[in-house]
Amino acid sequence: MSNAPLPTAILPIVDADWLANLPSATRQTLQPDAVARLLHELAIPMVQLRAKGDAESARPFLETWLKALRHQAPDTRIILNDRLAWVAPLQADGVHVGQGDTPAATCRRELGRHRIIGLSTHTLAEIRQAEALGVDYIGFGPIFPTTTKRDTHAVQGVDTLTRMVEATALPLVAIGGITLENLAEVAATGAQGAALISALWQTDWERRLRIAVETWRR
Ligand code: 3NM
Repeated sequence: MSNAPLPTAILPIVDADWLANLPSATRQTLQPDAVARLLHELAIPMVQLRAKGDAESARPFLETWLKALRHQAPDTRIILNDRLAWVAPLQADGVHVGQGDTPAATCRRELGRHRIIGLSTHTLAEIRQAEALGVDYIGFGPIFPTTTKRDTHAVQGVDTLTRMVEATALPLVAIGGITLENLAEVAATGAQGAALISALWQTDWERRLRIAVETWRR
């Protein structure tokens, strides 16, 4: 599966903490089946499920979203943030790890060649390590200021993003503070993808997803 090249696209991240902190009226519109149907309609190739909290609440969250996505968006690949141990039992397509999470080499050993491994990077040295580790794609960020993740590195900016895209052959997914307004600027760097949390999951999430996809394709 990981042998198929990843198409260039936006990468929606369904984040349990972000959803939990939405006003309940908004959260109720974010039904997994409805979201998954729109991801399918928009031909979103890959989505990440992120549940950083305790295992007892993370597991049902991930199971619910996986089930909806498998039924409604069968062509969308599903990556779990961290949670290496659940990738095979939940039949996810891969795992995304940060520098402090399970080492990418361990992920590859456990998951084999046919599942996708993504690794967060923040410097050229980390990108070079990622290349040596044989991951399938890298995250790079934060490109802009973000409040969604608290312990982020310094803001990288679009010029640094452009240099990193040019410096590596690995598919690079930009992340951090990406909005509908700055998305075109990110696309223009030649990045393989752009990951979004807060810019998508708001009351008008359907409109936001459509605009993000259109902006990226333009
Ligand atoms: N990782 P938003 S920034 C999960 O820089 C995450 O590695 C980052 O959320 C990194 O799209 C980030 O709302 C948060 O800014 C992205």
